[in-house]
Amino acid sequence: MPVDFSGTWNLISNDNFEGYMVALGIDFATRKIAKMLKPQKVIKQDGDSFYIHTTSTFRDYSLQFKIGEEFEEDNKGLDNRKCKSVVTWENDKLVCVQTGEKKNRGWTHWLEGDDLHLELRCENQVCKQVFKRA
Ligand code: VLZ
Repeated sequence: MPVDFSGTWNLISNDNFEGYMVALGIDFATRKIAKMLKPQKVIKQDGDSFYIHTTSTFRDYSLQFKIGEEFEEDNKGLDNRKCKSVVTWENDKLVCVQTGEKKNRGWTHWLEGDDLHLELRCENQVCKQVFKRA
C-alpha cells in the first residue's frame, strides 16, 4: 500500500479549470457558476477500493472503483459523456485513464506534504487543483 488518500479535502487552488471545462464542451453559463465553486472531496480508500465524492453548492459527483478494474463512467452532471475508465498506481500517484470520445482524458492524484493534488486532463487542456485537509 503506497499512499493513503483517505480524508476530507477542501479546494484551495484551481488552475485552468475553465480550459478543462471548455475542452469538455461545458456551456458558458455552467462554466461561469462552476469556476466560482470551492468543491470538497471526501476520499475513502480501503485496500484497492476507492470512493471519491466531490461535493459543491452546485453539483456533486461520486466515483467508486477498484485499482486495475475497468468501469463505465457516466460523468453525470459534468459533460454527461460515457467513457471506460481505469485507475492504476504509478508509484505513489493514482492515475485514471478515461477512454471515450475525448482524447487524452484522465486525471492524476498525488500527495505533496499535507496537500492533495489533482491534475485533470482533456484534449490539450490541463487543470491543476490543490486541496488541504478539512
Ligand atoms: O475528480 O473527475 O478526484 O471524480 C466538480 C463538480 C467535480 C462541480 C469535478 C460541478 C470532478 C462542475 C473532477 C459542473 C461542470 C473529477 C476525480 C478525481 C474523481
